[in-house]
Amino acid sequence: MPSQPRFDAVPENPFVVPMPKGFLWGVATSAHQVDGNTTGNDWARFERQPGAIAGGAVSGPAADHWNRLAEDTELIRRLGANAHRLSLEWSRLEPRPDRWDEAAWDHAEEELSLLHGAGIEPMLTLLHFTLPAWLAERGGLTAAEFPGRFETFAAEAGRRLGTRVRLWCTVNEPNVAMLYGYVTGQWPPCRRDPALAAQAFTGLLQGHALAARALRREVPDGRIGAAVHLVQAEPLRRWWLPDRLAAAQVRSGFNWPFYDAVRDGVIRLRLPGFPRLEEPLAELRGSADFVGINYYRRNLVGFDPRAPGWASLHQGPGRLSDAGVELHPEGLLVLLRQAWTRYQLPLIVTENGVADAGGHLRPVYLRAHAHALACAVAEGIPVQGYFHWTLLDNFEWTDGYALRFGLYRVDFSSQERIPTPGVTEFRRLAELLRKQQAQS
Ligand code: IFM
Repeated sequence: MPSQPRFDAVPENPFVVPMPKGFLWGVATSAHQVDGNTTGNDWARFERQPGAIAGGAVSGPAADHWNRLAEDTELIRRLGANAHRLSLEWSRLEPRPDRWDEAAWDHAEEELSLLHGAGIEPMLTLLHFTLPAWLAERGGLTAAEFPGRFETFAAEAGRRLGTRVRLWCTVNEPNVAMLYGYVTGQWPPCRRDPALAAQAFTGLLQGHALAARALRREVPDGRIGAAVHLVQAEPLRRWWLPDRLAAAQVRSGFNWPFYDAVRDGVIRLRLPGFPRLEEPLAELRGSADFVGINYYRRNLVGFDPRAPGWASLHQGPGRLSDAGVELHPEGLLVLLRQAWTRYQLPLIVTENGVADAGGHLRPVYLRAHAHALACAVAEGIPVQGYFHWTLLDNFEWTDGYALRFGLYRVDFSSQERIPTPGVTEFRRLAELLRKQQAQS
């Protein structure tokens, strides 16, 4: 049985057991963060407000991926990746209510056929934080029309792109969208209102359920999931009951509510200071074929009645990323175990990455997290894929361009892509996987 993954003891070949057949080894991106000139969404408007984004940045041309599809697909191919998670930018495809932009759909088809041509399987996310500005103005996630609008968008995407896409991710990090958009108010629509937060959470789950139903109809062989952001929450002081309760609350209030609702067919929320939700929604049952896990961090959680959910987050003693986040690969294994026990659904790590401008932490980070995947597989947990965040340096939301998560560094004045040491390691791991799969 392999040991626990640790930064100070990562085997050169982290795939210490055979990984499942067809294991996905890819990179993830999102449209607003890389495409450039996605001006019709809520974020583009928000970014223009003074002080909204670090350094006064706006997404602007971002990594100009929109105009560099062939070049960037070639970068993915050279990584040895067999999969790529990307997102659709809703505001481009439906710039006005009920009006589809044919050229934007053609562009999505072009990107997908380039990926297929390079032997790379796409996973397509329908909603990665940004909303069309027209929908945001009408209430966004909390609008009564949101779930139905999202269903229509999903159906259109399935109908047009379903022959090219088997893997679908309805929403990205619904728990983060709710927290930052409606609890802390750092992200659009910048509200700090528990009642609205609960409404947004409900809207996201209803939207997911209806989108999944539409995709099932349009893409009968599709596999559907959502990507939730999971934090490995541990008590700051193990000996102090309030900290233990606060950590348990982060797990139950942040990590699990989305997929618990999918499992139970009931939208539930039980958080101090928030309205209690208990709403049956039959369509949620069976609306996911896999659990998408975005893993970045462990947090030590202290009881703090002034903090949202009465929990304040602290870093552990390990190495920190440029974002001040502790690197803790053990946490991925812990969360894979918990998600499998809870849902008994196949798991896909839909994001995992590190802000590392120097690029020297990334190789060991990759290896250690790959080892966590193999340790989980050794325990019989069906982990079916891993997507590294991210291909290229990008627009990192309110951090603007200050944090660099890319395997390829981007010089944002020339748009040159410069490989970091992570590229060599990602490719080496891809090759190890390829050989392993060829032997099995
Ligand atoms: O850049 C984000 C991504 O959009 C969602 N998950 C976390 C990433 C890194 O912060």
